[in-house]
Parts: sequence; structure tokens; C-alpha cells
Amino acid sequence: MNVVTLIAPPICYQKDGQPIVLDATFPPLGLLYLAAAFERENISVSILDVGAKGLTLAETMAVLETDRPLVVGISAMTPVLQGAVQIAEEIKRTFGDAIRIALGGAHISADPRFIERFPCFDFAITGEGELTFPALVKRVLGGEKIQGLHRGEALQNLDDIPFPARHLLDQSDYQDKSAMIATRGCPFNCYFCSRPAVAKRVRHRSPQNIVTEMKSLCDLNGRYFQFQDDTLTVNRTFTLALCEEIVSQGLKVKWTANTRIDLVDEELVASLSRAGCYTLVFGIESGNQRVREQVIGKRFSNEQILKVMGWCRKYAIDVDGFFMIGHPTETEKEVRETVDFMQRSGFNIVGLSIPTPFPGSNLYEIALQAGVVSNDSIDRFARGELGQGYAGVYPVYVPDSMTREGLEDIRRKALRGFYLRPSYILRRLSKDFRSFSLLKRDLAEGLSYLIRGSSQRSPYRRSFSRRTEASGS
Ligand code: B12
Repeated sequence: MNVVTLIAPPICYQKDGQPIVLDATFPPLGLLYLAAAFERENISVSILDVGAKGLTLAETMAVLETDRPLVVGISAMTPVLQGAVQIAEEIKRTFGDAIRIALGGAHISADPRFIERFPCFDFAITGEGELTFPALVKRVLGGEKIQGLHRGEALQNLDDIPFPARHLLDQSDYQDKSAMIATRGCPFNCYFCSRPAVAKRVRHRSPQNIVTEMKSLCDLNGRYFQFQDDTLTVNRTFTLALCEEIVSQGLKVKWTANTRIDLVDEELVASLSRAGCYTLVFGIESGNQRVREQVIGKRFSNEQILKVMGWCRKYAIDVDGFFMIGHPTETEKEVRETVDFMQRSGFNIVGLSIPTPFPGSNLYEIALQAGVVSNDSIDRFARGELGQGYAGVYPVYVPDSMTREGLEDIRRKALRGFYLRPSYILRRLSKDFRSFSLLKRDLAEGLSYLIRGSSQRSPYRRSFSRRTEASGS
């Protein structure tokens, strides 16, 4: 019996109770941090990752029947809202008010009034949860009936919080076991992103604190790490200090990180490489200057991108690029420029998506005005009224001059063109001969591109998993 059970929901449960799950190979870091915060307060806690375990709705309830927690905390980004609501409603049906249900994560932070519209949740916390959630659970333990919306107090000093409570999860469920977060917050305002709703002000852990955690995880994943920060190199001084700490501690590790083209320079790339960084993932968004500068607000040129890629090549860092097509006001000619740039610039892995309006982003407002979403779209999505699942169900933005089918067709062909180029296949196969499982996976993926024109796995995970497999871990 636990006081708290934290749940990572699936995208949704289908009519037969089977879950449609996220394409995730990472452990749910947000819940691991929350669990560590509860453990520090001596509040017993467990984590249930429904997707990782592939549990049906009945099996999910059976776990709760055994655990009999006082409070269930459900974490939800927008794509998994339906799964979150299904679990909450089923808990209410099965256990009544004996279990209090809290909601947290990216969605509620961007759409705080969601709690008013979905009374199956008793209370919700926006923003970071490590301080506020345990404080509220203590009040529940004291007999108080907590309800409504609560603002999560942002952490001031990230070194004050304990490391994620990884021991609570079955590590064999995850391929990318040693995902980490070094910073919180992102100061930028990309029009498609709703992340600032969780954390805008940038804070970082001390390099010593990060390296201590890395040392403790070295045996977990063959010394491979993935920093999941929105923008790891946002503070140059911090980034150089982190690299320096890794090198001076003699830590032989390999890691990947996300950042922006305009936040790296040659000296930084050299330091990142010395410290073990082997892949940088950049949000390029568009190959067209007007779209990138005026629509997205990223003020860097194609020349700058190619220059950064040159530095990365020089210091043996692979570059993955994430692109989108179908930005507001974008023309088909500009879309083609993006596809062309994506295909010929030497990226290692690419992602190509269609802008998706999440609440809290400027894109959501644009999509509202364009009639792509309406005031009740989120609620209808969360109730499964738009269909079951997320991909192909959740609305996407399409500029006036194009159609969704047209864009999806361009996307499919562009990805096929990228991944099925003979030079690319040869390069990948030459790497694959180090690992049978990698070879098997790449062949399956090649087939999937041929038949469906897309991968079955998100580029997010592909860019990391391929290398941990290549290392034989
Ligand atoms: C890892 C990750 C994933 C993994 C999820 C793995 C996993 N098991 O968790 C995968 C790869 C599956 C994934 C997929 C997607 N993702 Co993602 N992902 C992330 C990422 C990079 C890190 C999440 C993380 O660990 N953060 C660190 C922890 C510490 O923060 P946190 O999770 O926010 O948790 C804190 C608070 O939110 C709160 N909290 C969280 N849960 C709860 C629960 C309760 C009860 C309480 C009280 C508090 C609370 O407390 C935590 C500690 O402070 C974030 C960006 C980011 N930096 O957060 C995007 C992010 C969550 N993803 C996002 C998106 C959009 C997607 C995709 C739709 C992308 C796409 N176009 O395909 C897909 C969905 C996929 C699909 N096919 O259906 C958006 C969500 C926006 C939104 N409005 O929901 C984010 C914010 C990125 C962004 N900048 O826009 N993602």
C-alpha cells in the first residue's frame, strides 16, 4: 500500500481496453523527480508507466486495487489527455472518493481551466511539482479535501532536489535508461511551442551535481546519456563549465543534447565533443529564410546552419535536424525549399512534422482564428470524440494554399527520399555492421519507409536509440 501512485497514461485505451501507447523509450523523468521529492518527505510512492507495461484499463485498475493509494497523480502532455481522462473516470467509478486524483504536466500548465471542465480530477498543479505536490499530499494526509487549481512553486536551486527515483521503475522496460535533465526552462518563444507554460525562467544544475548523477548512472546504459533539456547550451558559461567538469573528472561518457544553431560556436562545439557529446539535435524548422525568420522568429541563415554543421563534422559530432512544413503563410514553393535543404545538407537523422496547435502556443491562437481548432476541440479530443489515438486524430495546421493530404504526401515522399538515398543507406549499413539488432531495426525501418513512407518510430527516439544499440548495450 502506497500513499501516492504516479501514473504515466497511454495515449488512450481502445474499446477493448487495450492501450495505444507513446513511442517512448525513455523513463518518465517528470514522475521520477516527483517520486524522489515524495521519498524525501518519507511519503511512500510508486510509479505506474502504463505504456511501458502495455497494461489494459482493467489491468491498470487492478494495480490500483492492490496499491490502494490515497492519491493518484497523473502526468499528461496534450497527446495523452484521453488516456488521462479515461483513467481518472475509471478510478472515480471504481473507488469513488477514496482515491484523490491530481493532474499535472505540460497540458494543464498550458490550459489551467481544463480542471474546471473535467471534474474527474480533484485537483491540478501547474508548472513544476516537486515542492507543491508533496505539500498538498501532506494536507490530504491531514484529512483536508484538496480541490481545484494550484500553482506549482518553481524550483530556485536545482541542486536542492534529489536525483530521479529511478529504482522505482523496471529498468528493463526502457531502452534509453539514462535520460537526464541539466536545466529547466527555455527563454525563447517559438510560435508552435507551449513549453514555457511549465517553465520559462532558465535555471541550471551545477556541473558538479550533474556529473555526480552521471557517475551514478554509468552502469545503467553503457555510459550513454541523453540530455532532454529544451536547449542545453542556452547559457554558454554553464555549458563550458559542464564540459570542463566531465573532462576533469575523467568521465568517459557519450551523450546527445538538443540546442539551437545560434547558441553554438566553434569553441563550444570543440568542448562539447571533448566531453563526449556525439550528437547535437537542432530545431531547424524551415529551409526558407523568410519562414524561419519572420514566421518562426529564429534569426539564423542557411549559411550559418551549414557552418555549424561543418564545425560538428570537424569535431566528430553527428547533426540531427528537426523540420516542419505547413507553417502559417508558407507557400508550396517554400515547403519544397525545406525538403530540398533537409535532403542535401548532410543531416544524420531528420524529423519532419506538420505544425500541431497545442494550447499555450501562439500557433493555437492562429489555428483558432483559422478555424482549424475551436474552443471545444481539446475537450472533444480528451473525450475521444475526434477519434481514438493521437496521430491523424489531433488537428494540425495547414496553410490556406495547401491541404492536409497534400502536405502529408510531401512529407512521406521527403522522408522516403531522405532515408532511402543509396549514399545514406550505405553509410548507415556500414555503421550497422557493429550491431545485429541495429541492422535488423534499420532493415525494418527501410521497409516501413518503402511501404508506408514513414517510420514507425519517432525521430526523437531514433536519434538516440541507434547509438546505444551500436555500442552493444
Ligand atoms: C521526453 C519527451 C517525450 C517522450 C516521452 C517520454 C516519457 N516517457 O516521458 C516522447 C518521445 C514519447 C515524447 C513524444 C512527444 N512529445 Co514530448 N517531450 C519530452 C521532453 C523532451 C522531456 C520531458 C521531460 O522529461 N521533462 C523533464 C521533467 C522534469 O519535466 P516535466 O515532464 O514537465 O515534469 C514536471 C512538471 O510538468 C510537473 N509534472 C509532470 N507530471 C506531473 C504529474 C502531476 C500529478 C503533478 C502534480 C505534476 C507533474 O512536475 C514535473 C517536475 O517538475 C519534453 C520537453 C521538456 N523539456 O520537458 C517534450 C514535450 C513534453 N513533448 C511535447 C510534444 C509536443 C511531444 C510530441 C507530440 C511531439 C511530436 N510532434 O511527435 C510527441 C507525442 C508523441 C506521440 N506519438 O503521441 C511537448 C508537449 C506540449 C504539450 N502541450 O503537451 C513538450 C513540452 C515539448 C515542447 N517543447 O513542446 N516526448
